[in-house]
Amino acid sequence: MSLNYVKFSPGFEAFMPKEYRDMVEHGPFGKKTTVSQMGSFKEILEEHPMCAGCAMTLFIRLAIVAFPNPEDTITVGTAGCGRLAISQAAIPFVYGNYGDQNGVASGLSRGLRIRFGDQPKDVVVMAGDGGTADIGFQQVLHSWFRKERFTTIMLDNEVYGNTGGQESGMTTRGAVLKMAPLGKKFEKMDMVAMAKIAGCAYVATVVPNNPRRVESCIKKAVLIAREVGPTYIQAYTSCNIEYAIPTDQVMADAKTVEDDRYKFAEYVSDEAKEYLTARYGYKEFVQKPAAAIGKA
Ligand SMILES: Cc1ncc(C[n+]2csc(CCOP(=O)(O)OP(=O)(O)O)c2C)c(N)n1
Ligand code: SF4
Repeated sequence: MSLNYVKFSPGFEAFMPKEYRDMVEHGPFGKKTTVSQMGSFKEILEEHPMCAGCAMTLFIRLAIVAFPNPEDTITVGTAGCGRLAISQAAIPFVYGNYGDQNGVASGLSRGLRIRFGDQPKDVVVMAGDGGTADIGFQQVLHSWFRKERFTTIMLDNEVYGNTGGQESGMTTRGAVLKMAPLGKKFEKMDMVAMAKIAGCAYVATVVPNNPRRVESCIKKAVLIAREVGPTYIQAYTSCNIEYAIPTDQVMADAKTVEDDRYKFAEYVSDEAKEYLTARYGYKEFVQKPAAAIGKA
């Protein structure tokens, strides 16, 4: 994982498949690409077997475009719909048993630090709500308590999508699903509050219909995890199949849910604010002088 792994071995260029050559020549490796440039470069994730209209796929696509150094990034996933797309991306993907993604990422992140020292190698976990808040809950929480420096992204479609519609801890109370026909009896888990209590340095909730916002959250989360501490993003990524959302209504649903109960919120610890400002030139956390605040 470095720029070298996407370069051609001398003499092999002419024999490589066109897709591969396009990736080397027009991909985002070693360049600064943004979501607003999508369509003008070859993306790391282009083809996938997810359902048509799946919001999770859009979110994963945006997240991968937003990685600050894709050539130095490893994704970690687990059973669930998301891994079907993430595993098609042209960056390394580690897949373990269902729910062990944060344990795997802990070891990977530590090992990469020993092997590569100060050279940043980013580890990003992307897993469903079942994998994160139910089956992997203990490993997720303990990785945060141990202050493991990697990013955890929950692809929250509020259901076990890949296995046909069981309720998860993140399903909202009362929701009726194919395999929860009487309606869920308990509240949606507050993983955002738990992430803060467990010591995450950055926590955000986001929906995929604002690409620039997704990009901003992902970049901050990955950069902060390099040196400050664990970071957590919870993304509403509806399952149009299990919630019977018509494909042309998926983005409208995301907007409605965002306005109603999934508002954008961002928590950045003071240490993380100072780090982003000093190390990466972020201006948004710089205190404005009192006079300037008065004029605004
Ligand atoms: C140890 C183990 N138990 C159960 C399964 C079956 N399984 C595969 S995906 C899945 C549910 C995935 O739900 P979620 O994590 O919410 O992801 P989604 O598919 O909704 O994106 C289950 C139970 C498995 N693969 N491994
Ligand atoms: S089952 Fe749901 S979450 Fe899974 S790919 Fe289809 S729409 Fe997406």
